[in-house]
Amino acid sequence: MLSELEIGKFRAFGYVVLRSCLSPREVARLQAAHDRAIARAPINNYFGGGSGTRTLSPFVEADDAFGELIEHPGVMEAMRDIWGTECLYNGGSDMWSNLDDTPWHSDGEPGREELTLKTAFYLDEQDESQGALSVVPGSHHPQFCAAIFRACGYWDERRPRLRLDPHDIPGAVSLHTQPGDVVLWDNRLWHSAFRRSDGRPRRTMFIGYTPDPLDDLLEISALRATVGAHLKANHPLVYSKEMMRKGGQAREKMAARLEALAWTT
Ligand SMILES: O=C(O)CCC(=O)C(=O)O
Repeated sequence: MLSELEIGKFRAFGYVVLRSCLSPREVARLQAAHDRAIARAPINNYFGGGSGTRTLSPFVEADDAFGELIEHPGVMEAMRDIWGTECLYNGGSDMWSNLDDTPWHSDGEPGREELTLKTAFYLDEQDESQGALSVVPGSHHPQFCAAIFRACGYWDERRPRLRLDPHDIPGAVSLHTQPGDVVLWDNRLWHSAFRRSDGRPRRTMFIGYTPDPLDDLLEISALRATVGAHLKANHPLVYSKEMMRKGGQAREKMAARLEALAWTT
């Protein structure tokens, strides 16, 4: 359970590190599954190309170990502590073997009001010189997020970026994590992650959530738009039939709630 202070920090600063949220056994299973799945994943030139970065998106269907992350009890509990309501998997999931620098960016249009959350699972220890996630605390607040972009930003093919020295961003903090820690953050935060100095790939996995919009019609519309943006012709369902067959009660409940919201007018 998160403390009152951790919940307050999340609301003020936009992130929390759930230390040792996964057991060593869960980590070992995920590392093996990641190695198997990423070997078959395509090269992704998202950051410029040539480095050999690979991505699989969505990835949660590729192995039962990944599917189980969606409703991991430790993650679900932390989100419930923060929002006082259940959070729903919104269909966004991506897995990387990343050999590139991930430049400073905020996910989506800077200044957007809609809230989405991301969980990050890092399969190796990461610190400032070895690929750690960096964030500008508090930059998830829409006005702060937009102010940073207005003052120091530019569009790179509609992706928001910063013109500043990436290693000297005012107020940035680097999040030192061990395998088993989970970083939960508000996607609107300005964040970056640089390649490891030891030359190894950053083995990473990200899953997207939205707090249950309850009966707020505007938030229901926003959730539908988020889910819709993650579906593709070759991936038409948030949960495949196979995932539903294998999932337990928690998955059943989240999927049923998402389906009910799809039909709310
Ligand atoms: O690779 C990382 O740690 C950061 C990932 C990221 O920037 C994102 O998911 O938007």
